[in-house]
Amino acid sequence: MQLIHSTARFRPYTHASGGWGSAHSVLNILWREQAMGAASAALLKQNKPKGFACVSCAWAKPEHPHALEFCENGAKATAWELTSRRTGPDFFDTHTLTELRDWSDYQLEQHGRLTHPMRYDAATDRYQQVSWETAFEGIGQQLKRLEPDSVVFYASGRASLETSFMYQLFARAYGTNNLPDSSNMCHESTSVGLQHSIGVPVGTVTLADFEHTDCILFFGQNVGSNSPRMLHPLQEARKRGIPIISFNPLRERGLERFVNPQSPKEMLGPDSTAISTQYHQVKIGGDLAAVAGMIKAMVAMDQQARAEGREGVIDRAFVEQHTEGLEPLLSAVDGYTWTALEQRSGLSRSAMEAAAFVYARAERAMLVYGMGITQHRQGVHNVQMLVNLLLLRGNIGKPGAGICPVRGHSNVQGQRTVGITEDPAKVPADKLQALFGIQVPPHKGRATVEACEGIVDGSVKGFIGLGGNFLRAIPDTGRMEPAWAGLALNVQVATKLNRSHLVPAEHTWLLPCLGRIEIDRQQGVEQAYTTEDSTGVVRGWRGTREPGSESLLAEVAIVAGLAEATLGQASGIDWAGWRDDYSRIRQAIAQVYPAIFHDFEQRMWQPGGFHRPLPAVQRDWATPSGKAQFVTPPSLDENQDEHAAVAGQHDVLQLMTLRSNDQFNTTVYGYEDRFRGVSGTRSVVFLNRNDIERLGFRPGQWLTLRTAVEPEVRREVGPLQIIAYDIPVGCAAAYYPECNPLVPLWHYAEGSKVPAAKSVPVTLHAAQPGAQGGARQIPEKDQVV
Ligand SMILES: Nc1nc2c(c(=O)[nH]1)N[C@H]1C(S)=C(S)[C@@H](COP(=O)(O)OP(=O)(O)OC[C@H]3O[C@@H](n4cnc5c(=O)[nH]c(N)nc54)[C@H](O)[C@@H]3O)O[C@H]1N2
Ligand SMILES: Nc1nc2c(c(=O)[nH]1)N[C@H]1C(S)=C(S)[C@@H](COP(=O)(O)OP(=O)(O)OC[C@H]3O[C@@H](n4cnc5c(=O)[nH]c(N)nc54)[C@H](O)[C@@H]3O)O[C@H]1N2
Ligand SMILES: [Mo]
Repeated sequence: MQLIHSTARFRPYTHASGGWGSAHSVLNILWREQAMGAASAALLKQNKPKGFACVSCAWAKPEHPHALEFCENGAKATAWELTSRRTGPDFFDTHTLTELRDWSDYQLEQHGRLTHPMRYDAATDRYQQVSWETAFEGIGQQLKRLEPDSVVFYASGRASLETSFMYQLFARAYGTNNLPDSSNMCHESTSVGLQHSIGVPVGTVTLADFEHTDCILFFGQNVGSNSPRMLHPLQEARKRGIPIISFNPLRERGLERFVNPQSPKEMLGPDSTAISTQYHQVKIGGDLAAVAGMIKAMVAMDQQARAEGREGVIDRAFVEQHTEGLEPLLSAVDGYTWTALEQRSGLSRSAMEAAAFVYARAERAMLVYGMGITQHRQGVHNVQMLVNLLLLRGNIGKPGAGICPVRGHSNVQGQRTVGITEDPAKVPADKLQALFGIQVPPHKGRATVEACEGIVDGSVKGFIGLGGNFLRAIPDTGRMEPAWAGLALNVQVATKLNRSHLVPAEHTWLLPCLGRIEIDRQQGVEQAYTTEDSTGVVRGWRGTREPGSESLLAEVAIVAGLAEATLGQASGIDWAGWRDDYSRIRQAIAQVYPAIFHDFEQRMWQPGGFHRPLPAVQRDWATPSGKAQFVTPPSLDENQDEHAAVAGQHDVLQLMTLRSNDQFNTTVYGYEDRFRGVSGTRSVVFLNRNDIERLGFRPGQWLTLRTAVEPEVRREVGPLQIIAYDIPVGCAAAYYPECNPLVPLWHYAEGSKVPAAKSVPVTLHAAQPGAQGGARQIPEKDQVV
C-alpha cells in the first residue's frame, strides 16, 4: 500500500458550534462504524443514572441529565467503541507487524475492536492467538525475572476507580512506584501548581457554581471540540447576561457561538448564542504577561478607587486573612512596563485593561483552563498566575467562584485519588501495609518523562500499558520508537490496535479488554464501576451493551490475572475475590480513603453522585503555612533556554500542537476539522499571513518543520501544507500526534515535567508534496494508488 498526500481543502467555517453540523457529523460516524442500532440505543443511556459514563471527556454530568446527555464527540467515542468491525486472529494471520507499521493511526483503529489475547511471534513477525491462562502465565514469568524498578505500569486515565486501585496495588506489591499516567502529559502542572497555591491538587468549581457566577474567564481550552457538554452551562450563563472573557491564540468556534443541537427551537431558528463577550488572541505562551497586565490594571483601579474613598478592587480582607505573598507579586507586576507586557502577551494595554475592568466588577468569578496553560515550560507558573488573579478578589471558596481545570480522560482525576502516582508520599503507605501487607517502596518511581528517559538509557526494561497509545502520545517519538524496540517486555491492554502494539519488545502481548459501555459480568452478576469527573464528583455506572467478543476480559479481571500470575500467594490480597465482586474492591478503597469514600456502595448511586471533600472550597488551605499562596513567576518568558539558543533568529516561530474536532487524542476519527474549516487532511500548518509573506512562502505551499533547538539532533516533520489563518504573528499550529517528533523529551514544564507541547520553537523549510527529505512522513487520508 502506498500513501499519497491529499491536498488540504480549507474553507472558513461560518456556522456556530453544535447545531446541524454537529448532528450531521454524529450520523456520519454511526453510519461508518456500522453501529447505527447498537450505538443509537446506547446513546440514550450515556451519562444517565444506571447507564454508562461517556468514554470521552471528564466534564461533569448533571444530576438531572438532558434527554440526550451527550455531545458530538461523545457520540463519536461511543460509536468508535461499539463498532461492528473486528480485528481478530484472522487479521493478524494475514498481516505482519512490519506491514502494519505502514498503516496510519486512522486505519489501525478503524479496523475495529480487538477480540482475542495475542502474543507476538518474532519468527513470523505476527501476533498469534493465545489463551488467557498462557498469557498471564507468560507475562508473570517475565515480570518475575525483571527487577521491579525496571518495569513501568502506565495508566491512560480511562480505567475505573476499581481497576485503578487494583492496578497500583499490583505495581506496589510487585515492588515499584513506577506508575506514570496520562496526566503526566496533561494536568500535572495543575496538580503541582494548585497543591502549592491552594492546598488541593484539583479544581474547586462544581456545576452549581456556573449558576451563581458573575463572570467566567476562559484560558487555553477548546470547549467546542474537547468538552462540548460544557457549552450548555456556558450558554445558560450567557443567557443570564454573564460575561465570558476568552484568552486563546485561535478564535475557537466553541468559544464564539453555539447552537444547542438538543433544542428544536434553536436548531430551526436563526439564533446562536454568542459565547465570549471579549476574545483576546494572546500569543502562544503569553498568558503570564496577559494576567500580569490584568493585575497591573487592577492595582491602578484599586488605587484610584481608594483615593476617591470608594471600596478598592483588591479584596484586602480576604488577602489579609487567607493569603501570603501578595507584596512580592505586586512589586514584580509594578516592575513590568506596559510595553513589555504588550510585547510578551501580544495584546494591547487596552485589551488587558478591558478584561481587568470586567473581572474586577464581578462579585463572583470563575476561571476555566486547559492544555493551552499546562503544556508549556512555564505550565506550573501559568496555573499559579491564574490562581493569583482569583485570590486578588477572594474568588476561591465561595459559590459561583473558583478554579476549573478541564481534565482530559474520563477518570484521569480519579486514578490519582486512588493511588496512581509515582510519588509514595501521596499514598497512605501505613494503611496499605496494615490492610494488605504491602510495603510501599520508599523512593519515588518514574512519571512519564522519566519512564521515557529510562527506555532511552536502557534502565526501563518492561512496560505494561493499561490503555493509551503511549508510543504516539509521548514527545520525541522519532527518538523513542527505536529505543522502545530494546524493551524486554511490552504488555498492552487495549480495545483497538495502535502504534504502541506494533513496535515489539523481546516479549510482547496484546490483551483486549471490555470497553466501559459493555456489560461486565463476573460469576454471572453484572458489575458496576465508578469514576471521578473534573469537578470532583464520584458516581456509579454500568455497561449496557453486550460485549464485542466472548473472549474479552474486563480490565479488573486482567489486572487480577496478571497479579495472581506474578505474585502468587505472596500478597495479602484476594485478587480473585475482588474480581468476582467489585463491591469488595470498593470496600477496600473506602478503608484506605474513608474521608472520601465512606459508605461508598450507597453514595455512588445518589442522584448526581457525591463530592469529594476539598478543604480549599471551605477556605481551609492545606498548605504548609495554612494560607493560600500568591506565587510570583520568576520571568514572564516562555522558553528562556530556547530564547538564548535562537536569539536574534527571526525565522523561529512558536508551534503549538493541538487536537482537531475529529480525534480523541491519538485516535483519529476522520479528517475533518470542521470548526477550523480544514477538510480531507491533517497535514497542515496554520500560519499568520504576515509570517507567510515575510518568510517568502505562500498559502498552500508544502513545508517541513524543524525544531529550532539542539541542532545536533535532527527533529523534523513534514510535508505540511500552509493554511493562512487567524493566528498571532510568530505563532504556528499543527496537529498532535503527527508533530510529536518535534518536541524534545527534555522540553517540559519546570516542576511538573508536562511536555511543553504548546510551545515548540520551529523553523520552516520548503518541501515537495510527498517528498521524503529525511522528514518523518505523515500517513495521510489513506488512498491506495
Ligand atoms: N473530542 C475530544 N475530546 C477530548 C480530547 C480529544 O482529543 N478529543 N482529549 C481529552 C484530553 S486527554 C484532554 S487533556 C482535553 C484537552 O482539551 P484542550 O485543553 O482543549 O486541549 P487542546 O486541543 O490541545 O487545545 C488547547 C487549546 O489551547 C489553546 N492554546 C495553545 N497554546 C496556548 C497558550 O499559550 N495560551 C492560551 N491561552 N491558549 C493556548 C489552543 O489554541 C487550543 O484552543 O480534552 C479531552 N477531551
Ligand atoms: N504533542 C502533543 N502530545 C500530546 C498532547 C498534546 O496536546 N500535544 N496531549 C497529551 C495528553 S493531554 C494526553 S491525555 C495523551 C493521551 O494520549 P493517548 O495515549 O493516545 O490517549 P488514549 O485516548 O487513552 O489512547 C487511545 C488508545 O486507548 C485504547 N483504549 C480505548 N478505550 C480503552 C479502554 O476502555 N480500556 C483500555 N485498556 N484501553 C482503551 C485504545 O486501544 C486506543 O488506541 O497525549 C498527550 N500527548
Ligand atoms: Mo489529556
